[in-house]
Amino acid sequence: MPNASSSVSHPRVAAIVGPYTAGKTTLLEALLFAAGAIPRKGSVAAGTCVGDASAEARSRQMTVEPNLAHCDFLGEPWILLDCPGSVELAQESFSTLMVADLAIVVVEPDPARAVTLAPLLKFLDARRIPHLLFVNKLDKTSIRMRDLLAALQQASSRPLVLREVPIRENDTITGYVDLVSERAYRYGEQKPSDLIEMPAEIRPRENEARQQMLEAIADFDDALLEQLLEDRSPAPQDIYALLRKDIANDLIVPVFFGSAERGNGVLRLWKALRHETPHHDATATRLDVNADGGALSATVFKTLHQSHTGKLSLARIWQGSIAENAMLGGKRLGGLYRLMGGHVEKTALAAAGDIVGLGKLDDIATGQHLNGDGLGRNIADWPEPAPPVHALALHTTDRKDEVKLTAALAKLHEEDPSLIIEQTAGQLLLKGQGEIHLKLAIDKLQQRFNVGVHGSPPLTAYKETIRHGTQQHARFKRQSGGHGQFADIKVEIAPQPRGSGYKFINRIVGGAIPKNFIPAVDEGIRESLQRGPLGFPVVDVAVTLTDGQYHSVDSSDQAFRTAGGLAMSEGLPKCAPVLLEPIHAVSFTVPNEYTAKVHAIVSSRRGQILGISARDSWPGWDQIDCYLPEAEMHDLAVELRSVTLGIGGFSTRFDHLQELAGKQAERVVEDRRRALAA
Ligand SMILES: Nc1nc2c(ncn2[C@@H]2O[C@H](COP(=O)(O)OP(=O)(O)OP(=O)(O)O)[C@@H](O)[C@H]2O)c(=O)[nH]1
Ligand SMILES: [Mg+2]
Repeated sequence: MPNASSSVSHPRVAAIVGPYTAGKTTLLEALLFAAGAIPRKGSVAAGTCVGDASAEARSRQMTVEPNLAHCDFLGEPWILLDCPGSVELAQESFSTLMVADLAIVVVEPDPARAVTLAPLLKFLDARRIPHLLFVNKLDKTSIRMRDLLAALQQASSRPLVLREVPIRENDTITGYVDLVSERAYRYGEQKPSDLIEMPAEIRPRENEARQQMLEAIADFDDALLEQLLEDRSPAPQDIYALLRKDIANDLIVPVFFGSAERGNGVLRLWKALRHETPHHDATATRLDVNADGGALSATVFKTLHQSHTGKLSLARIWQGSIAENAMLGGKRLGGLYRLMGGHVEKTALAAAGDIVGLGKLDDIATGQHLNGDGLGRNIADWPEPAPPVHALALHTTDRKDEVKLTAALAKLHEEDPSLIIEQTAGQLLLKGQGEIHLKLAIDKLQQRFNVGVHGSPPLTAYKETIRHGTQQHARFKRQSGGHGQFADIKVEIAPQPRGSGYKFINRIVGGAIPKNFIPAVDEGIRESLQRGPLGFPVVDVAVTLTDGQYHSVDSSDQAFRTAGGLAMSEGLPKCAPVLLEPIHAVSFTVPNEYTAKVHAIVSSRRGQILGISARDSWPGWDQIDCYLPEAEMHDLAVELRSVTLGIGGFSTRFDHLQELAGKQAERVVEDRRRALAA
């Protein structure tokens, strides 16, 4: 039963999450249709779903950002949030889950894919977010539910508890028996199920599954345990009450099933949501967000930049209400909006429980909390964006667009903090979670922000150094017009240990070169080291200035700078220059059935395995540490995902530079020569 705080004006929020293509957007459509909120069901393929509202989502037939739908079910208000399933867009789902009262985890009926749930279930369990599982697509499988459950259980740290058992006819699932009410139903096509007499042959299975459900609940309730030991049957309302309590505390995870496409099991799911979803005040307590004591408490979980509203901060209100002309933090709100799929419309007032768009809160970011003063504080434990695993160098088609690009990128980062922008060595890098993630960002830059831009694989940050030293004499002398230019230096060039960079040593004695010219020599050398004989920055060299000459009139800083450069361009080629390539320390995490595949990927990319160990607190997962050349890492995320059902991950950091010789080095130097000549 809804508790006292659930007056009709306080919606509850359920987030629909789960792996890519499990059927989340189709399930949202089915839930809305079953609740009477839409007159007919749209389809993902036809681009007519409430969920996949944006152009980017429709063209890919996949959800690319959370979509929100309001509806009423049996007189109570709800907000359903359809989240993207792609691991590359996980940040969007994780942020949305932070403000949900409950998560519906949609699952494929395939034991082989159960492992893909692990990261999501870990996230939910770590934050104790109440959730249930909905096994979808039962119209096209005859899977044994207990086999699937056993596989799914591997991915969950909480006990998964079947709430219904399937009824089969000729290998298709045609209905179910509810394990609390012990009633049997036959599925209808796009209509509610019919109550039927329980088929006699299902009895033993029903008894067994019901017993397992009761035992799972009894693990958290002594009175029920006693009842079971005495062989007494508990009353349905007692079971419902215990289930509600255990789900709210994320102690158990009930499992439902059906077919979103056919609308089977959808009403059953609605009833479970209605009975078992906690209310906003319970969620606020779980998140500890009402502690500030102000009249208002709200959390921003998503930031959008839209052409007609400007910046829009999507917030869940926990306490108090927000009016369209409210003052927040001394500033008037730039509009209050209600969202439904792709539609945004103005609204006058929003109360606790609701999710609204707050207009033009320039200083507020995703993950911040608003109190009575409207000031933001960061919510503890807000999900950190995963470190980037894929990068592209961005190029504008028109140079004039560069300023526009920078502004648009800042907005994209605000919308999605897992998109990272980095300016390094003359390249503008866009980094993120994979190919789809970055391609989506480029589409948005082109279509929403009107910036002509394309991406290319980033250049590898090669360096070069020398194998032995030399002595070099450089003289710069020019007579033109009035007074000329003159500088003469003698230097010793010597290799240094890896990682020591560049060192300048002045050993001039007796004023062969006046002191004030010496920094100019150093500068000239530094400049010249930006591009060595192979075309790359030179590192790990020491240059000692040993002697020189000057002219009292013709010498200048400029002349000594030039002489410094000359000494390098003439001296370095004699020192056996050698290419250095950046090597990264990479740490893969995959279910251990994929460890051998990672091994193969590392070998094929000139990598070196450093160690394989069991991943800390992830049973069944391995961590594989290795060195990999940066040049071999561009599409690493793409290959790793393709061989690990999309869930293998890795983190990477630059570790050291390593000599590269032979054919590979020749090719790199040749490519560089051509690029510089172009
Ligand atoms: N047979 C069958 N197909 C389904 C069912 N539900 C969804 N599908 C199909 O599965 C595909 C993916 O469905 P979506 O609803 O887009 O899945 P999603 O989980 O929202 O996918 P992402 O947003 O990309 O993560 C579509 O082709 C659907 O028609 C179902 O119950 N039965
Ligand atoms: Mg979807």
